[in-house]
Amino acid sequence: MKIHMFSGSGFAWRIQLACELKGIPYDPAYMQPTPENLKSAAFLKLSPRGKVPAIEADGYSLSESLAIMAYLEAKHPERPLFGTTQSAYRSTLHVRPRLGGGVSILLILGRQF
Ligand SMILES: N[C@@H](CCC(=O)N[C@@H](CS)C(=O)NCC(=O)O)C(=O)O
Repeated sequence: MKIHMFSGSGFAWRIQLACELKGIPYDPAYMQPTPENLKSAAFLKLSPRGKVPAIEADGYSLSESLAIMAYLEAKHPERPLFGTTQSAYRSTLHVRPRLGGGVSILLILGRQF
């Protein structure tokens, strides 16, 4: 799985850390965060809003970190990202949008360990 990202992106960290947590191998494809790269026709095909992260996996591309995390969760249910009960799932999703991408993954990890 390829993760398109740039250094310092908290939203991309979500995906990297989710992969680390679940033991999913990934290939980080770093780019410079310039408009030329992010809004290029090639990148907009992967990420229609021209933002990172975007992934390529199973012959498809996907953007938006929460959508990517949901995809990873469905494909690799072991070591769940959102908790194991309905209330844990709900409170994880409730709290996460109020926090930055980097901080929010710590919340997830805090649930696991
Ligand atoms: N809602 C998106 C937000 C992604 C986002 O804002 N990414 C930033 C980097 S942290 C970005 O690509 N910014 C470049 C730009 O807006 O031109 C997600 O969760 O993936």
